[in-house]
Amino acid sequence: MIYKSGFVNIIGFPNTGKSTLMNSLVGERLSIITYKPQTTRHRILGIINESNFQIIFSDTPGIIHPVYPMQKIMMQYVEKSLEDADIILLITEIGKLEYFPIFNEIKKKAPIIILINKIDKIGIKFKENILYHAIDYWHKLFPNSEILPISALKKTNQDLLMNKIITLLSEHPPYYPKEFLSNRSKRFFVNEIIREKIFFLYKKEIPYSVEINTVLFKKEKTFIDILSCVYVERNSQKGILIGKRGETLKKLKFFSVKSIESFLKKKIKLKLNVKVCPNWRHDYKKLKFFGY
Ligand SMILES: Nc1nc2c(ncn2[C@@H]2O[C@H](COP(=O)(O)OP(=O)(O)OP(=O)(O)O)[C@@H](O)[C@H]2O)c(=O)[nH]1
Ligand SMILES: [Mg+2]
Repeated sequence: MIYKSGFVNIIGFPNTGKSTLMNSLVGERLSIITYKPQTTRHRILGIINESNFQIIFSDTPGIIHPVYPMQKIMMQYVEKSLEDADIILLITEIGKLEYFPIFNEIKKKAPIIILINKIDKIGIKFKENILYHAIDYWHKLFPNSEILPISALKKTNQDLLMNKIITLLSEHPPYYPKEFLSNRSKRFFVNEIIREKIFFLYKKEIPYSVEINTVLFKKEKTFIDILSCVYVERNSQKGILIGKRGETLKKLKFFSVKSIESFLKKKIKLKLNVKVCPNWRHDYKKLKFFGY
């Protein structure tokens, strides 16, 4: 029997559904998903194993013109994932016909499948017309690539996509042990889940100014004891995060505990410490401390 394995890297603009797609393909909630752009900040692997193949998906940050150091590092992750891809899934959103200079780079790398995502959003009446324009647009930019309309949310055409990926993969032994689901630690996922809740609970700049560092992750008999530090950039943001009489922080803890327990399938005790780390997004040393 032929065994296939390879790196399938998902790239695209912010908010197009990269993380939704990877989670759906892997069947686990590995990457956090929010309705706001620039949610994903790291490259996160999601691995699926079958008897005859192993696919290593990579979720990546959305492609942007980077301004400050954190965004510059985020774009390095995207560039790196162009380098080591066996297949690139370029995910776009229906109704958004965009162009970025990076497309010229992408063309030189690996086989590309263009995914037109969120097709569930358009009504039947307009579907054909909008799809026709989208396919025409992407075909002109990537004449040698396959184009597939999908809905990552509703799993539309997911089987077709998987078949295309498996066909394109080369014969290769597995890159990772079969029990590996991701390259990330449990602490990383705890950090990310808390960050996801922050996106939903706080407005404007707050979610973008926050970073989490889980400093304690200790397995006790009946629960896991977790201490996570929530870093903000300024003192004023600390006040917002905690809220009047600590009300907002309580909410953050409540929603985080629910999600972390469902991810770890274990009971947890969570303590959140809010700290200030001035301008961490602009400081390479601090970014390194946070795992960038
Ligand atoms: N209607 C619809 N919404 C979708 C679909 N896929 C993703 N979304 C929504 O689009 C938003 C962004 O999804 P994400 O998966 O976080 O997008 P992303 O590309 O990873 O975003 P960044 O990490 O910020 O670059 C969320 O609100 C998703 O629920 C889809 O197929 N249909
Ligand atoms: Mg994402």
